[in-house]
Amino acid sequence: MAIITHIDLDAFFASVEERDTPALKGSPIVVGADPKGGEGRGVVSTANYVARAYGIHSGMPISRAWKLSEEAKRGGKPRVIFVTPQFSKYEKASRHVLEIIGQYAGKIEVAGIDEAYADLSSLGSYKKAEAVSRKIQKEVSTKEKLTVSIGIGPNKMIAKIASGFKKPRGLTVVLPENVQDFLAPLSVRELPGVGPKTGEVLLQKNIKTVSDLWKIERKDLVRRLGKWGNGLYEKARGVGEEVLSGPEEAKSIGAQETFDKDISSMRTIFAETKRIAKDVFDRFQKEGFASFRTVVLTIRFADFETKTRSQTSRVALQTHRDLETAVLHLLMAFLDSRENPYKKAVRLIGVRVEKFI
Ligand code: TTP
Ligand code: MG
Repeated sequence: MAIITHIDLDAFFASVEERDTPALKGSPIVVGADPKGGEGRGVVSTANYVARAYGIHSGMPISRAWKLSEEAKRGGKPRVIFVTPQFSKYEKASRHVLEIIGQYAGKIEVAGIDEAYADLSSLGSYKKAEAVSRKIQKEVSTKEKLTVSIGIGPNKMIAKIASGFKKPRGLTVVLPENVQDFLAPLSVRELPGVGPKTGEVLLQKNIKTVSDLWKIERKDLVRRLGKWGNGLYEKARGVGEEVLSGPEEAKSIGAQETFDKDISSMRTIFAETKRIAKDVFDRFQKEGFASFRTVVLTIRFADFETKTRSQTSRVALQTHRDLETAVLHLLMAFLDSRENPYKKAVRLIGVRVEKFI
């Protein structure tokens, strides 16, 4: 019997900032791009829970967060404190938390800078897994002065949904016999892979919750959604991965930048892409990895249309040159007249490497 936990730090970047600058405690905090008095063009990385009560969330334009802050101020509430991200601090905190988890779990899979899965199957019971999870929460809190939410379940998907079920500082246990009851009332959007698009398709058939989804036959889902309908059918019934993948396949390092002004000159687009790739390569190297196999390039055009292309190499890529070549190759495709027929200017460029060794 598999017992998988998913551990996710609460309001991660903001919590680190709050911890390191006690004067921020209790204030609404947004970590992200410079708001420039409402003219800033980047996005919110994250907001602490006080700022979330203002309606601010990850990925929101920073200018919108600024407006919400000003509105709150007019309503007599404190203004948001905007903080520039300091990734090295988050990477360090992330490492420390992983070390703590590693002491308790045989196998862990790092799923992002603030989340990891741990396999606690060898403990043999959910009771013991729960006790260990509480220890992890306590140790992260005393040693790292951060809080985590944890979900425990029979596979990765259930564990991940469970960790987000009660936040912050939540601990949610979903026993195998309770999986269906747990999923039934949840929004279909909680299922991994159901984004705004699929959500909209389902809503048109009046499917809002997972139990609504149970009423649709497998072949109908496949007809509506293609191959992905099959996966969705299984997910709605609680089926997920029970085995963690090796850490070398799970990690990724990336950087993206929204420019102060949209850029349209080829030369600038190339130069900026190279600069971001260099930044990613430096971090990749600093973290002590030897090679990567996947390179991902994201371009957001001035009208917010966003395109992502990736390339996975069969051989290991190792050098700065390897990354630059791969990234520029991907970039060429974007600038192709079929991909960008109206020669739209570029608002954001992102570069990511994955599949490390
Ligand atoms: P999340 O775990 O999605 O968010 P969170 O930890 O801030 O909040 P929660 O309590 O809901 O878990 O992401 C982890 C960190 O990754 C987050 O602190 C900042 C960063 N991040 C971004 O930079 N941009 C994004 O769009 C998201 C979603 C996260
Ligand atoms: Mg988090």
